[in-house]
Amino acid sequence: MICIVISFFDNINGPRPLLSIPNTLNDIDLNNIASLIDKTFETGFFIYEFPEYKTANYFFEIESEWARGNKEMVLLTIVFDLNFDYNSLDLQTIMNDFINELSNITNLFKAFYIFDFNRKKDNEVKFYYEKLKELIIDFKGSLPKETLAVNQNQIKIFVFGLDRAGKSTILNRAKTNLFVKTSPTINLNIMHLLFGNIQLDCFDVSGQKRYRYTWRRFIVSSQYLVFVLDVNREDRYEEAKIELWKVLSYEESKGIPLLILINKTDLKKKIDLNYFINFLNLYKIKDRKWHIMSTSALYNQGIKEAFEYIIKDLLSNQLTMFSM
Ligand SMILES: Nc1nc2c(ncn2[C@@H]2O[C@H](COP(=O)(O)OP(=O)(O)OP(=O)(O)O)[C@@H](O)[C@H]2O)c(=O)[nH]1
Ligand SMILES: [Mg+2]
Repeated sequence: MICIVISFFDNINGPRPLLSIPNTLNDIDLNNIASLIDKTFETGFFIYEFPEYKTANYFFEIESEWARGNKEMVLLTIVFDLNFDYNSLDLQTIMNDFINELSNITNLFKAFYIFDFNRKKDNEVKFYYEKLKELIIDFKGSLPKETLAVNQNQIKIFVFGLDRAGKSTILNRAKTNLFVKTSPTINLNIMHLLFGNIQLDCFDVSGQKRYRYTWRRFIVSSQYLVFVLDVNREDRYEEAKIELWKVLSYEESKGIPLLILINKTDLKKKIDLNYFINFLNLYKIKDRKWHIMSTSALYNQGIKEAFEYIIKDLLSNQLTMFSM
């Protein structure tokens, strides 16, 4: 999949793209996609093929207090590579379900006024625009794997570590820039983070003992492993080390690079990363690249840097692959 585009019918300018996730197409392509609104008169699903890519579209309406006729006319488009075979998927149902979800959100129509000179300063307009963006990111992340077959912009990350290490808090911080109070994760939570054009699908597993046996099956096809350790729980260092090495020994994890995050640094005066390199026997890792960093999700330290590091590392690998 190349991207997902939302377009709408602007009363003054006609069909217009509102947002694209990720932002991979140029303005001409985006306008061409938006103009598909003119090709249809009825709400519903349709396929359209451009010379360079294919699109699956759903034209629908959203109740709106601000629009003429009290409705925004909206087009949801999934853009695929030309070699994508959509016959195997029930895209119509998938898109329809998502649109039903959108239609149930009161005031979502305000998102469509982000370009409106008179309204764009309205905080609610910004709020609903951001909300819509989040929903599209989540929708993209929830699409069946087949749709992602040739997507270099989507990266799966496996985040593990003991319970209460701070995995979910770190991911929430990275996603919203806020310190979010978490509940213990049950089984698995998938968090979609967007950095520029790159989407990270973070598989945030539960660290509780009774769920650890499930980790193995979530590792498959990950491109990065992130291990989180609570620096304040010295009594659990040994347990953490055992779990880390268990994952490193799995066939499924072979060769996948590892980032270790020593978290909750706000609770310690001094952090010596060398201590953890030695304690965790990191120098014994020979079958993959590894790196260690410290973070505080509470103070928002090191979080952005950690994800930037992962992306940079993966991109530099891609570049070396291309130049080979
Ligand atoms: N002081 C401090 N507390 C943190 C930090 N990160 C997380 N916490 C707290 O640690 C507790 C556990 O955080 P979670 O993110 O739920 O931990 P988790 O690793 O996802 O745990 P499970 O889902 O049970 O595996 C919560 O009370 C967080 O608020 C941090 O950087 N500093
Ligand atoms: Mg959690």
